[in-house]
Amino acid sequence: MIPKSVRGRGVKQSVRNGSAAVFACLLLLVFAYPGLSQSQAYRRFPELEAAVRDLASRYPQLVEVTSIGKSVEGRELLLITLTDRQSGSPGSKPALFVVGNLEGQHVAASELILGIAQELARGWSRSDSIRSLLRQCTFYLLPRANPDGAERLFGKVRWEQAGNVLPWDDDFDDAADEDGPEDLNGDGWITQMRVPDPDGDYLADPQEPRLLRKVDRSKGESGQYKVYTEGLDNDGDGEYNEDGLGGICLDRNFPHSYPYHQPGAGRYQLQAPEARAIVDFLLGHRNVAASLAYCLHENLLLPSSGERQSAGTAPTAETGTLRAPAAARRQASAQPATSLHEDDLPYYRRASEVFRKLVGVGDRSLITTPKPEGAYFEWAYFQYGIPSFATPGWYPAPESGPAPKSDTSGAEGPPTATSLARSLLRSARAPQERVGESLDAEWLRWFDKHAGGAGFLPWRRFRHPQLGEVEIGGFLPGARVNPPDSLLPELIRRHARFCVELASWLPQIEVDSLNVQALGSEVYRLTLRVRNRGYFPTVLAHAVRARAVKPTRVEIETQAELLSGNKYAFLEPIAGSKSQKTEWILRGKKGQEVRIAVIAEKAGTVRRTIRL
Ligand SMILES: [Ca+2]
Ligand SMILES: [Ca+2]
Ligand SMILES: [Ca+2]
Ligand SMILES: [Ca+2]
Repeated sequence: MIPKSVRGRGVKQSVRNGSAAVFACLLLLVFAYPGLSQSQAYRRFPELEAAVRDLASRYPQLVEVTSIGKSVEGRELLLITLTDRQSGSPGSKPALFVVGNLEGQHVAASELILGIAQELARGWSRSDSIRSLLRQCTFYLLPRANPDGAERLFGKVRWEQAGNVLPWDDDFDDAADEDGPEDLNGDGWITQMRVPDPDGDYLADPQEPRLLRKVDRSKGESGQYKVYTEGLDNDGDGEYNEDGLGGICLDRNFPHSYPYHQPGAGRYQLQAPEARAIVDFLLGHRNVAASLAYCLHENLLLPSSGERQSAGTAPTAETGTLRAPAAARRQASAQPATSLHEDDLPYYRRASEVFRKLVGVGDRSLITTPKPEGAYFEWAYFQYGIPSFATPGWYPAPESGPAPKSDTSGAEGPPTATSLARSLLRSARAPQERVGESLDAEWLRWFDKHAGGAGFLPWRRFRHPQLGEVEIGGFLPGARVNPPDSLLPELIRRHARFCVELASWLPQIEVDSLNVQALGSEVYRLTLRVRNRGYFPTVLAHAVRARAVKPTRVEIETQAELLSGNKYAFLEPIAGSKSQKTEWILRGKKGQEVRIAVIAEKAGTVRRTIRL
């Protein structure tokens, strides 16, 4: 029987009235996942907000909490600004922007970022290097970009809400969000239903009966099940849960390589207020000099050797942006840039090496990532012009078999919790199943070995009012992107180390030398040498091409007469540890004051005064 409370109603009602997850909680007592009451580590929005504000009250000299905008449901997009204010205002220093939870169900991102902020604040009193880092640079940390989506993993009924909750008509029937899933068996989770049907496209995997795999009719196999998200056909259109809550997937809504008319992409770029708020913030904070996104994209597992990839092989196609410059040259000019500028590659390679070392990541991960179309981290590099990195944060390694491949003709896995998540998976994510080896099977092995089997809810029989006898079960929502919470503390420590390293790479200009040489007859030569003591350049090569970052400007202010050299001069980009010289010839009186300002958009501002 369907619980009366959810019979024939939509998701919103069942969220309020759904039954408790007694069975699931018993099963998962030891390994706590988001949404489980015993999980202390994963926070709902009010708890996250309390933790963020608590940090600000404990470290008022370092931490400020503001909001950069509101979600569709009115939750604040909380920004932690972290820097030593005594050494300068946050906006006057080069900054690292760290954003997470672009996909609603990816709540581990929020915990990682909050944890990084806490580590930095604590480190200020304990570590000389963190203290000096916080004098030089600013951290802007946005732990929960999609708070409305995230809440769906914590209610009485929980599911993966990848996108935001802006009403959206997924199936073009002129009704928005009219048929979301229901928690029919009352276990608190929206999982899957498998319905015995010889016309179905799935059969129980003979090697692992918990799993379903797609039928290969060319081998004479016949179907066993049709697979649906758990729920009813609320609007009687013959489809089950085809149009759930919302929405727009933020990480498909940014203005670069925007996937027009694709599921989750929205009607237009930055239609999602959450994505728009991020772009507005960054455009208004030109001091942001690098970005790290905790999201379901990835570009930090790049080959760390200098070997160029030839066009077409694209071993990192699954993981992001790096394609051979040769391939870039062949790209039709009408296509958006999708390859890193050749001169920017060394920074990405170095970041990859350091990331692998500090975070302890191998070559393979069970987390598959979609094609980066309309993705934030791509926009940050290609349009905003800064080094931009993306990571899911957690890299569960497969127990066996070859690395999951991205390009496979293998069968698509069964649908997931919401229609949005499902359509996103279908259109973008690597298929859950591939020829020969099943990614789902590897996940199951991982859960069995590392989480006592938690992460998968066994199939249980249920009498469905529209479909008859079905079974309900499948992967626990959120468990394939968020680690069991016992793993979080160590992950936070590792990622904090990486963030500290990355921030230490930000470009930082300083005056290497400023000299006056008397040439006689009240004529003087003024020589200025500006050095970038960071590792990243003052302007990336791509940012020059895209005109995304202003050139570094040198201004001279004096009553003396300028005989040569400009009042305003522009410097070429300065690579890390390198310097650049500027000269003026002046006619003036001995002792006359000359003021110099060097203003670098991403690398700070320095001012000096000297007398002739
Ligand atoms: Ca609809
Ligand atoms: Ca359920
Ligand atoms: Ca419909
Ligand atoms: Ca329907």
